[in-house]
Amino acid sequence: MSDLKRFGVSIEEDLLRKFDKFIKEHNYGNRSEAIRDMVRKELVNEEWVKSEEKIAGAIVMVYNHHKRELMDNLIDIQHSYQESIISSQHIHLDHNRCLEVIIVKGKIGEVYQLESKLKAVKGVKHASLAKSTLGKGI
Ligand code: NI
Repeated sequence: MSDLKRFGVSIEEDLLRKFDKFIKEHNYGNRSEAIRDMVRKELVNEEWVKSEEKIAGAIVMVYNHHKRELMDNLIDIQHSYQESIISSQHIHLDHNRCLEVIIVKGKIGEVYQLESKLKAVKGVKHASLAKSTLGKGI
């Protein structure tokens, strides 16, 4: 391992409390260990985003369809990524909430971009990409 360096971090009390709870639940020995792991994870993600490789997978999301302009935004985003989207299914969970599953196939970077754009739409409570493979190399 290369030399360890120290640096200071400023963080809101509330966020730190949540972080400490997370550390405990995930059995990290201390905050530094958890932060190092998170940084590595983000760096790996960054590599994926730049990759030209193709994947297949599904984006699952839950949103409140009453939120203003939400449906328009989601549809606009999906139209700009129609080359990566194979199909989608919409399920009405209850009066307010919807579950949508978007089946994707395409360049990893594009699929990630699609996921992060959908996630950022106001009213989207959760969006997560389940990564699979086209299966050619396995
Ligand atoms: Ni619905």
